[in-house]
Amino acid sequence: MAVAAAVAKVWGSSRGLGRAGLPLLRLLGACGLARSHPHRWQRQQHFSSLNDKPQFPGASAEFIDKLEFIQPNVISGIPIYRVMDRQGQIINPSEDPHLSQEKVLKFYKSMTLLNTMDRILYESQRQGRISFYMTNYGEEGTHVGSAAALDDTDLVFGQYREAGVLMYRDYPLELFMAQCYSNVSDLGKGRQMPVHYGCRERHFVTISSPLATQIPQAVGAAYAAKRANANRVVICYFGEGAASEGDAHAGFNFAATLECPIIFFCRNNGYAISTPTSEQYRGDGIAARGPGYGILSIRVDGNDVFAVYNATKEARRRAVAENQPFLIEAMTYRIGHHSTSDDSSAYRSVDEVNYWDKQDHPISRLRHYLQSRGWWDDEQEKAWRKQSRKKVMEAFEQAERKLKPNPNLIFSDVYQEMPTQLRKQQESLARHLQTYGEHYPLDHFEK
Ligand SMILES: Cc1ncc(C[n+]2csc(CCOP(=O)(O)OP(=O)(O)O)c2C)c(N)n1
Ligand SMILES: [Mg+2]
Repeated sequence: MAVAAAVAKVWGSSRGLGRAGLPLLRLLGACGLARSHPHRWQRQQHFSSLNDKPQFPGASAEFIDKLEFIQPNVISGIPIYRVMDRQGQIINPSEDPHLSQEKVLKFYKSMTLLNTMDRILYESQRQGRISFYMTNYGEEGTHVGSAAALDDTDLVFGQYREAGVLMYRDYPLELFMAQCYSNVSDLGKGRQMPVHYGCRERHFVTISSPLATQIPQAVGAAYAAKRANANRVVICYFGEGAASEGDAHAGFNFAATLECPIIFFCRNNGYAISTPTSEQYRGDGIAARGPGYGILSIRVDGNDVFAVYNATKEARRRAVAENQPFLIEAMTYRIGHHSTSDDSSAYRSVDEVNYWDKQDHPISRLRHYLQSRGWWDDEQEKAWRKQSRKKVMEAFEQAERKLKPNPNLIFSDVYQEMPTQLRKQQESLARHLQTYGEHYPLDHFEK
């Protein structure tokens, strides 16, 4: 299959590391994994004093007699897999995923609805109606292309800028709004900052703010899925900035050594708040790290929803069939400010942002594709814009009218039995509100 061939061009252990990674995996297997993988014991090395080959358990390599450092760019210029050009034309017909009109329209509607929701919620924050917001502008293709390639029950661990994954899973606008407004309908009972969505029904693990903590957690979940023979993959999203955290290393290495069915999906959007990628790393991005861990890796054009779809679909198929991790680095661009607490004009030019907004945008690329097929026209665009805005506004107005959850709920759901310290704080809050309640807008909260 053509897609398979493209993804087979990945930079994995067998190509990047040569045979060097295998004995390391064997060693780690012998140190603790051997019980679950008894066959590894059988791959014993053959020792012979007559043999001048290296016998070190940590590497499988040849001796050399010339002093030579390995160049850091031994893996550099990793190519970017794409299916569509910037005008929405399929470049190589054998890579066309041949998706139905209905499916591609779902891509387009999810991406544009996300865009509309972002606009309304961003404005809400500017008007002081919600405390905080993060937009997804420019990265819609990475969310929708990957979400569409998964099964609905595959478990998602997100960072915070992947609302499109939930949108593709038909998470209702009312619940997005309820979370951002921390109202009584919020599944998290108002205990998280806006955009920290979570939904058990949609297999989307609640977002947590500390960067990269989701990475080792996701690997644990994937290991559990493997042990349960669940036929399920875990996908773990993170930004290229989060990939600099120690937790990313721990997660990658555990996933490789424990052979877990996980897709590490890195959104490389050029920035970690104000720090550009040029100041974040010296290697070739995040995909170049995969071979170091023995992980099959690929770099894709994240603004090409079909490229993201193909790569994720193939990674999913193989992760489940072969019990091994995959790393996808989706190159994209964060068009919005980092969050409502940021003003990106302080560290990047308007020209730079305009380029991505006007000339290389995932939504306009998909629209070109749809129009060239006769699946979408200006009339439909106009009607959909109106309809989607109406949907978002209705959900927004409904969310604003609802009460906030009872403040007492901040103490529940963490411990099965509330510890004394927490109970004391709860009592203290009750006393405080009894005495000074008139200074708080308690009528906005559920009793
Ligand atoms: C452990 C930790 N350190 C710092 C922060 C502050 N912080 C929040 S987002 C962010 C940048 C992350 O950039 P990236 O992973 O590239 O994601 P992006 O925002 O670009 O989507 C930082 C430094 C944090 N939340 N957690
Ligand atoms: Mg980033």
